[in-house]
Amino acid sequence: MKIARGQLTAILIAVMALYVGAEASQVIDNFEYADDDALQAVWQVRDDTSANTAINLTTDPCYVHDGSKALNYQYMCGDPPYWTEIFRIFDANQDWSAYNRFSMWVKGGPQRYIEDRWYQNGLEDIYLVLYTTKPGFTLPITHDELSLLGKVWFWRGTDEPNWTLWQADISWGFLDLSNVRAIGFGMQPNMYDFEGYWSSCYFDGFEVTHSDVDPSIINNFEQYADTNALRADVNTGTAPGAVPVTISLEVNDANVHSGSKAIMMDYNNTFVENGGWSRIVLPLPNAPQDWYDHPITDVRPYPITGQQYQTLSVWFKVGLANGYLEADLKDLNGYIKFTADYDGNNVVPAGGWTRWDITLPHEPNQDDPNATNTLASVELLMKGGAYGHGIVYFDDIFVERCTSILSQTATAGQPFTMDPWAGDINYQNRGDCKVNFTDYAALAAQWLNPCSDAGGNKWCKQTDLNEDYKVDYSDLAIMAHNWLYCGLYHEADCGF
Ligand SMILES: [Ca+2]
Ligand SMILES: [Ca+2]
Ligand SMILES: [Ca+2]
Ligand SMILES: [Ca+2]
Repeated sequence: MKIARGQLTAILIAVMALYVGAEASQVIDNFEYADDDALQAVWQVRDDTSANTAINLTTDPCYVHDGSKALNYQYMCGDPPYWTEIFRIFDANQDWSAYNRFSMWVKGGPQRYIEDRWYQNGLEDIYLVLYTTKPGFTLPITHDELSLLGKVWFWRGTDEPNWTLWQADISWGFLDLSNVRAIGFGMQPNMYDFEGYWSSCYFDGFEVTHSDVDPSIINNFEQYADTNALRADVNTGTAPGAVPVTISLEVNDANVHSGSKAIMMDYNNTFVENGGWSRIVLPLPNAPQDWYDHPITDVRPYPITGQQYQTLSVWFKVGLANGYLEADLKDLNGYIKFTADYDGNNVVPAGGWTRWDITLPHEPNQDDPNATNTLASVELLMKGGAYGHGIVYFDDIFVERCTSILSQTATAGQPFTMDPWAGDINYQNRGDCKVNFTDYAALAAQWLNPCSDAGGNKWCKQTDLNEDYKVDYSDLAIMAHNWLYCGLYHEADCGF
């Protein structure tokens, strides 16, 4: 009997361990409220004086991601204060310290025909904020009783036509996640808005999760148990009649850029008459993805907002040189949307690990009849050269962009400041998306100088952060608020 009880205990422990292991995510809100009143009793509009925000539930299956309901967030950022936010205060402190991602599913509302033309929704930035209870309060009820936690994350996706997953990395920049009392999210204009016209955006499936993968990573090969698992996910291709390309999971440290795994591509482009190329196909997570920064136009097809990734980066190492490297972006239908060559038609020499930063297009090809929001894979090709046998390793393929560095002068109950770059003086063709000693040195070089609002001395080379015609402690204070902030998407690029 004792033995049986012991076995039962062992089984229970095993089951509990499984349960804990499966608890890598926690649903925060999936908007399955009974009705709009129930929703609005939980989610409050932060600025209730501007009448620029309205929320209700939708049951339209096109606009529901999970369950039977989703949030319809209607907003108008075209007039002061130019931002809108809703927030939810939890009944008790939430301990999210085991999680590092906040996930939201987002889908833009339908385009509307107003007067004589089609209007898209506004191109706002969605932002996410976490709050804790302000000191001195125990049961916060209003926004004034909340205190902002660390960082504000921005994401551009208010007009995505497909359900799109936004995963904000809450492990970096946010302060103590053990006492989260409220979450807020809202909209700020990105570059354009339709003054006086409302936009709508749908939200569903809010979760906190734990993931070991940086959301900027397309593939770092750490997730594959072995070569078979790699081959089940990564496809290959060659010119007709060519020797097939072979891929395998590489675990030799010398051939791994980061982590403990990389991919080895062993190819033989012997068949010159067939073009002599070999490729590997890396699927994009949560495809289709939209990477473009779409232009403003009222010509069909109507523009939509993309993720504005600035670069696609590929780490590679050539073991046996015999070809040149090309990267392609392909859509769901297999059409090439973008292509880039590394160093032209030159054989990439054997050598150490090299980072290739590929500048991405800001606009889709207007002649392209296919939708531009359906990217499905990154493909890496070895071609040409001496048309012979080669070996190349790839690791850490990721996208990068600079997201806003919001001024931390934002306080609960007050509107956010509208200078998202405060302190990153070398931003905009000069900037690096970080606030560090480079910026401090630039400010120090202009210390106490008088500034003008035009000409060569405009705002003292951007160091007059509050634009009051002088560089002094006020500007230093703004920089100090953002000290060591990094707005880069790829965490490894945030080393100071
Ligand atoms: Ca739902
Ligand atoms: Ca790796
Ligand atoms: Ca900087
Ligand atoms: Ca100033």
